Amino acid sequence: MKIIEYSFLAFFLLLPLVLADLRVGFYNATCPQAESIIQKVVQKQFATDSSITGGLLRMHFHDCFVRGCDASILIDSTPKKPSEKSAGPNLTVRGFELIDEAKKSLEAACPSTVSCADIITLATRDSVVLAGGQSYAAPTGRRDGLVSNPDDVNLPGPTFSVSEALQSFTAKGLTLNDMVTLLGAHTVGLVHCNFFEDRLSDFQGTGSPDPSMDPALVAKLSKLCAAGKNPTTFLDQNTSSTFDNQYYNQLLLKRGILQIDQELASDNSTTGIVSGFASNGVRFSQSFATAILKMGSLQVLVGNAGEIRKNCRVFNPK
Ligand code: HEM
Ligand SMILES: *[C@@H]1O[C@H](CO)[C@@H](O)[C@H](O)[C@H]1NC(C)=O
Ligand SMILES: *[C@@H]1O[C@H](CO)[C@@H](O)[C@H](O)[C@H]1NC(C)=O
Ligand SMILES: *[C@@H]1O[C@H](CO)[C@@H](O)[C@H](O)[C@H]1NC(C)=O
Ligand SMILES: CC(=O)N[C@H]1CO[C@H](CO)[C@@H](O)[C@@H]1O
Repeated sequence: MKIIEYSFLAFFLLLPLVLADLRVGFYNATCPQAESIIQKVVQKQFATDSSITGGLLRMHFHDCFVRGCDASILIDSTPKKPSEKSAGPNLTVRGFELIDEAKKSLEAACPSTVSCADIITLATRDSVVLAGGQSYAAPTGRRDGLVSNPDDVNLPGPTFSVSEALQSFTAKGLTLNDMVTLLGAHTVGLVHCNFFEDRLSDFQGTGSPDPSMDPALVAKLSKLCAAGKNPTTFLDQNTSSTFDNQYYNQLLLKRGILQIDQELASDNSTTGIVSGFASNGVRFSQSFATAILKMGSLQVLVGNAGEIRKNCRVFNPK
């Protein structure tokens, strides 16, 4: 009787730490330094380039939305065998060198133990915290996938409507609230002109800029984009490298950069979520931690599935 009670108790106490067979501290016994090794690499990079937070968050999203969080995004294309990196939306994913550096240190400390998929997850978490976001315990134990195919890359695009974008999130088991929360990652990072230029002059064939963009921002971005070869600007025009709720405040000021960002403020299914986060930064931070843990557990490989890659850019030789 006692044993049964205790195991019930243990089950409910441990439940929050376990997501889809992942466990907080999965490497406690096999590589106790794993999380601190990754954190050091991220700290070093962040000190010289705080924009790495944007790179890693987007990498984590693109990894998890294509075949689950299995590091399929890290595989290099070869002339004979193109990988996910050869698909259109990959083009500007960045941060691969940081993952390589972490992997190198981890292989030296504990060979063939820590997966590349977990490195992306933990490095993303650490970079969010350095940018001012809330910390959270990230369950680990993901294994690396054996497939990386450009034809699998089917991500939502910046001109999608809210309901179109929602379809790709619900297909992964994520909710409307998760989607609006995760798009809050656009509080950091960079965006190239080609993703929003259509809003600046002849929006949807009207001959005018997108009326949902602040005319002062239209003027600023038109000047920027005309001046270079597909230059970048910040997704959050106020606090561009701080992980905070200013993204949502900018949307309320008609200063969202991507069409999908700005639509979140006007679509009647999401406008309430946007104003809620805009007025409560703590609630956004907490919701983000929950939502990104959910995203990080999508279709993960665990147990003996997949492999632990030795080099994150190539599958292990057979
Ligand atoms: C409907 C869903 C989404 C769409 C259409 C979308 C679209 C885009 C586009 C077009 C860019 C610009 C890329 C560039 O110019 O290099 C971008 C950047 C970015 N996205 Fe998203 N995104 C979505 C969801 C997400 C989610 C869920 C996350 C993470 C949780 C995320 C994180 C980022 C970050 C951090 C950047 C900046 C990248 C950098 O600094 O290099 N996005 N996104
Ligand atoms: C690893 O250690 C941490 C901190 O002591 C603990 O919270 C966690 O449950 C441990 N995880 C495993 C799988 O042993
Ligand atoms: C920019 O962000 C700061 C810090 O959160 C805030 O106090 C300020 O009101 C924001 N400014 C604009 C123009 O949104
Ligand atoms: C949004 O608007 C449509 C019609 O314009 C209405 O049918 C729907 O109930 C509204 N949804 C919410 C959440 O207000
Ligand atoms: C980072 C990376 O590998 N990007 C690739 C994305 O795909 C294009 C082809 O569509 C390649 O040229 C890029 O190198």
